[in-house]
Amino acid sequence: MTDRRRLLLVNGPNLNLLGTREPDIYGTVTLADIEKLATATAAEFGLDLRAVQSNHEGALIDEIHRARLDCCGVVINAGALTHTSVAIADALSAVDLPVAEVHLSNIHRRESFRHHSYISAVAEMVVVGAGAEGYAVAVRHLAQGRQS
Ligand code: CA2
Repeated sequence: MTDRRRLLLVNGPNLNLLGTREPDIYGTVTLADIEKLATATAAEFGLDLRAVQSNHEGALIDEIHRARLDCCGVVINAGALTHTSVAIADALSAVDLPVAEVHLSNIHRRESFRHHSYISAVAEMVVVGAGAEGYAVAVRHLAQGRQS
């Protein structure tokens, strides 16, 4: 088991706009609220957390690659790239770290194009439809796996 003490939290396209529109689907929570919750949850386990968000696929891939050097797990909500990006799934697979996938909404109750996730095949666990709390669940899962 790695002795690294940092998780990477990745949020993808448009998630920087959380709290400003579509509260019926995504709630009123902001990205800053989510990052604060994830950071506090990681701290309960003595872990640091690096939070990144980008609207650009390549920038997300660069951050995932960087995690190879100093992180022990990745929590990711890739936004709409979840349903399209083989490249992000490949990056997660390449860094060989435990991955927890999060979606604020229950993607399986929404349009059919949201039902498939390329990330799920490389994730240890997936949380959907739990809102912001899903990020805390994902952080806890990775932190507890690190201890065992
Ligand atoms: O439910 C999730 O967390 C999603 O990953 C959110 C993505 C969506 O494309 C996925 O299918 C499910 C979209 C994030 C868009 O965020 C917005 C924030 C504020 C206003 C509009 C969109």
